[in-house]
Amino acid sequence: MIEIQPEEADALWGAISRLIDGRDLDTLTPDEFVDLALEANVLLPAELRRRVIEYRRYAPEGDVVLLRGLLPRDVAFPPTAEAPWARTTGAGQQAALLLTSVTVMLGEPFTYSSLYEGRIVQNMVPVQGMEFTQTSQSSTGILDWHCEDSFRDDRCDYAGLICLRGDPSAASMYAPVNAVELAPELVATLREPRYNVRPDPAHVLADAPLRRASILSGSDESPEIAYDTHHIAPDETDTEAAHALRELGAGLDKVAISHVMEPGDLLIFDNKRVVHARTPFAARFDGTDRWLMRSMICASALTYRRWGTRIPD
Ligand SMILES: O=C(O)CCC(=O)C(=O)O
Ligand SMILES: [Fe+2]
Repeated sequence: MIEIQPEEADALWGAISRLIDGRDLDTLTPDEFVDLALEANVLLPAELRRRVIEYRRYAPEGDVVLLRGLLPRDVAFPPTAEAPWARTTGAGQQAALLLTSVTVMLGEPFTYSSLYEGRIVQNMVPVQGMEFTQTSQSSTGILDWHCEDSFRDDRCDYAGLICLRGDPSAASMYAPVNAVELAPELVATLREPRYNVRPDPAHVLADAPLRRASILSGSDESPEIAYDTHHIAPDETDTEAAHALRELGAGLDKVAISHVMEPGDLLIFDNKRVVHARTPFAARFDGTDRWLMRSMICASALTYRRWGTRIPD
């Protein structure tokens, strides 16, 4: 955990506010927005910057890192955004820039054009009528174990979530794959490309690609994972692969770490090594609901250059 002091948070918020200087950040292109986040980055407390770089290099405390106390105590946010792609104003825009000023240290903030209208920072908010979907818009229903965008090879390396408004019932759940204990024959099965991966419904795609992939990859000491409870399945006849997948799900449950996000918390996780979920909560849809913002990061300069854009298709 990396904690900043209330005086530091106040000073940071003031400095970012002066940098914004009354501008409507929604008029910026995604590239201009990230350029401004780079300018804001140097305003962060030096120790926080050092620790985030240390996380990127060595992740000494594990593949999830929590930054606490980033927002001033008395900040007044507009009503909770009504959709992941909804535009916000004032302090809402400033929080998005603050989030990106941190995530920009890990690589290139990006998103996909098919996801939430291609917004570079997305609201993770409950949406009426979507209570039981397997997307961030759910609330009454659990958002089950998944990695962001497991259906893509070029899925984000990290995601950062900042909390503007919390909800005591909504716990963010994390399971580092290297902590999961599985019999070697199950691991061997999960390392074979015996699984079909579909996009999750947060994506709007004309013809949804079906990816054939393994669940686990990488070295034995440092395994990587692509997992999504509802969007990954083996062929119907492959009962061995189905069994391995069920055992993996049970293994994730066993090593789950739970954290209820509070305002000013910024949580970063390694999307190749950590699976995440969110517990159910009751939404009111009255502007006071839970509100997180998300920034996805491509840590590979090479991948980013290949895309040639911050919002690839
Ligand atoms: O709301 C959260 O805590 C996480 C949301 C999420 O994981 C997602 O939208 O993919
Ligand atoms: Fe997610």
